[in-house]
Amino acid sequence: MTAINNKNLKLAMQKEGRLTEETLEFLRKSGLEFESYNQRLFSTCRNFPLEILYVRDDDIPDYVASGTVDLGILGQNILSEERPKVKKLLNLRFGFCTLFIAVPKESQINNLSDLNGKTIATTYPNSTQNFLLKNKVEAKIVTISGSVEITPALGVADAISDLLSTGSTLALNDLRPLTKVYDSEAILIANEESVASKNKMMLLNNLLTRFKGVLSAKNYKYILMSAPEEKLTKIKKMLPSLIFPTLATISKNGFTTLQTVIKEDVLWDITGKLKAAGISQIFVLPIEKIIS
Ligand code: PRT
Ligand code: ZN
Repeated sequence: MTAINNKNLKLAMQKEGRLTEETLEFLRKSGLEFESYNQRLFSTCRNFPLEILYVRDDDIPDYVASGTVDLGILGQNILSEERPKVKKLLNLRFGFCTLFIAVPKESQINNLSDLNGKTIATTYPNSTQNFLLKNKVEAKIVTISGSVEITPALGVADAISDLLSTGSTLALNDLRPLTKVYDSEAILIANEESVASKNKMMLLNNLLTRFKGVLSAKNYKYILMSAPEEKLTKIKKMLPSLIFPTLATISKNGFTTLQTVIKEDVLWDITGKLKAAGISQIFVLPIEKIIS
């Protein structure tokens, strides 16, 4: 194992948990090459001056705020809860979840004001308290470090405030969602001095270009289709290409090949119209990166 090189940029990510796999995948898609095995403490990238430190997600805000590392990848929920002095740089489009207040299915609590005077168990006391204050609700908050979902059954709380992704945990514990506190996803944060540092700026910008390239590509698809010539103008108008002009290449037997890059959700919106205009097959290809 090589020692950490202090001239390199440093990024902290979750060692083992819900964000680990997708963070590693995201970094690799950004073209970073590094080894990663279970007992690792840190990795050094082979092709970029970056060290990756593997830590508990709760420690990432402090490491970034104190400058131990320049960058961190963690859930927005932790940032909202702890409010460390760091700069948020990017939303990373994975690790989606929602902080919800939930109550037992048979509970008499049916709206926010019913929470007045009640007890809410949570691992997110600050986020929950801010939400209650904004909504002028006065409830008692009990901070729990884990398994919040069992507290109503134990008689410890009337409601819980917890993260939810599939909703299975709520269902398994006979709970129902009452109200959303906020949505969350994985984000990239930076140390405030690192972003302002001339020495680090070039490396940081290079890394950000890579990250943004992967994120743009995730939303866009490269599409190819064969269009009947008499419908060409109409079909081209249906293709709202935002970042790449629609290219029409040599026609054959009355058909012209069209290629373009469009947002995937737009593609699903216009598929029916394209079919109606005589397109029989649409080839949809993934894009690895869009560098701009
Ligand atoms: O060991 P370490 O401290 O690093 O990890 P951890 O156990 O504190 O965190 P971990 O791995 O559970 O979560 C890391 C991050 O993943 C969180 O900070 C969120 O940003 C994100 N995330 C996404 C989630 C969920 N989805 C999620 N569903 N974090 C937690 N949950 C839990 C939730 O608390 C509840 O217990 O999953 C349960 C509900 O899930 P569903 O699918 O049943 O609704
Ligand atoms: Zn944690």
